[in-house]
Amino acid sequence: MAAVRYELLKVCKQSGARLGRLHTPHGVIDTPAFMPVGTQATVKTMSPEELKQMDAHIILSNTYHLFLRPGHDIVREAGGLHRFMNWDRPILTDSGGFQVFSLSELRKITEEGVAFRNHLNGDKLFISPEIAMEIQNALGSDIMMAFDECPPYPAEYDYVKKSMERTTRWAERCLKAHARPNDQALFAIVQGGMHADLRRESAAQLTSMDFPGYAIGGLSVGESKPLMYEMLECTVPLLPDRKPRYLMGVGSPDALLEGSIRGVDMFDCVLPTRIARNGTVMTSQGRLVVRGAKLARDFGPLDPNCGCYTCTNYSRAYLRHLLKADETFGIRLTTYHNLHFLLDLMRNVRQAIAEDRLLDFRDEFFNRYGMHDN
Ligand code: PRF
Ligand code: ZN
Repeated sequence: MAAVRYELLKVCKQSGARLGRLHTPHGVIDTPAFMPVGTQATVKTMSPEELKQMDAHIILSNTYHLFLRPGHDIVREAGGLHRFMNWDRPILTDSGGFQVFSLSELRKITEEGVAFRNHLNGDKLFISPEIAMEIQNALGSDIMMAFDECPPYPAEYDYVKKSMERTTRWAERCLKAHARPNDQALFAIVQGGMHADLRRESAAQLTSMDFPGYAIGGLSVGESKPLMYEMLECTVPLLPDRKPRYLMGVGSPDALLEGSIRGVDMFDCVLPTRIARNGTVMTSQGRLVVRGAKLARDFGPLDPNCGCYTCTNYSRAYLRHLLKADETFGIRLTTYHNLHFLLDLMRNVRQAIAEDRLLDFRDEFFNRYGMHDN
């Protein structure tokens, strides 16, 4: 039995976007979907009940962080990540193949794996494809990610090619080492930098191995948005249409829309939760910096078009006061609103696909929100 099953419900006649359902051992995910990020086995400042209230179907967590602290043996002993953090809906875990490159120092990549220093205490550590599988099997996530290398941008063609080929060999090793294929799905990650031919080669190699889902990695690493969309356009059509596609680390409203239009089914990003903690919210009129002096006597909601808990009950003036006074309730409320905003955007995207009008919806959204966002 396969751990997940992707059900393609329909394709938008106007845009080509896909409406689907991903069935997992912990429930169904309506797609296209945005996944809030819970790096340390918690979506910062949000309780599982609040995440359910805003109707998050799935969250993402990180192999790298949970391996360093508290250690996957402790999470296994707790009964797995779902029990440990009291979240009974689906969880996807990233493999560590990206975080080890962005967070740790003195890392050394060999064919065997990556040696690095724990960024918390300096200890020498090592992650290989087999170890990444062992950790994710212990965490018990519904969807696990293959151990990959995300090359920096820009990078030499020859380096990106060698790195992409190694990522393919690592994916093969992950498939062999995966101990729980019946209740945990392992997704492969397409790499290849900003080179269309390498992306196509990566997709061809990985799809010949029959994974239950495919991610597009190595994007949103500093390239322009048009270049990212170009890379999506040359990668996505090579992926099997009966399996889910996941664009890693992308979550600005414009990229969620443009990615959905290009056939992506899943997204994750720290953007909504991270900017919420420095007092920036996304609204139907664009981004708003809540600390701004203009809001001192603004007793309206963050977004008049939002029905979330924050917008129903609190004013811009009050939120500005909480943030300026460094009250943690302030960042809980902005986090709640931003996550609700993106989950609501994806509900509207799915509705627009159902009604064959996603391009019209995108244009209407951009007219109000503004085109430029990260
Ligand atoms: N690989 C993995 N995780 C990721 C990425 C990747 O390339 C990205 C790229 N934006 C985000 N998260 N394993
Ligand atoms: Zn709101």
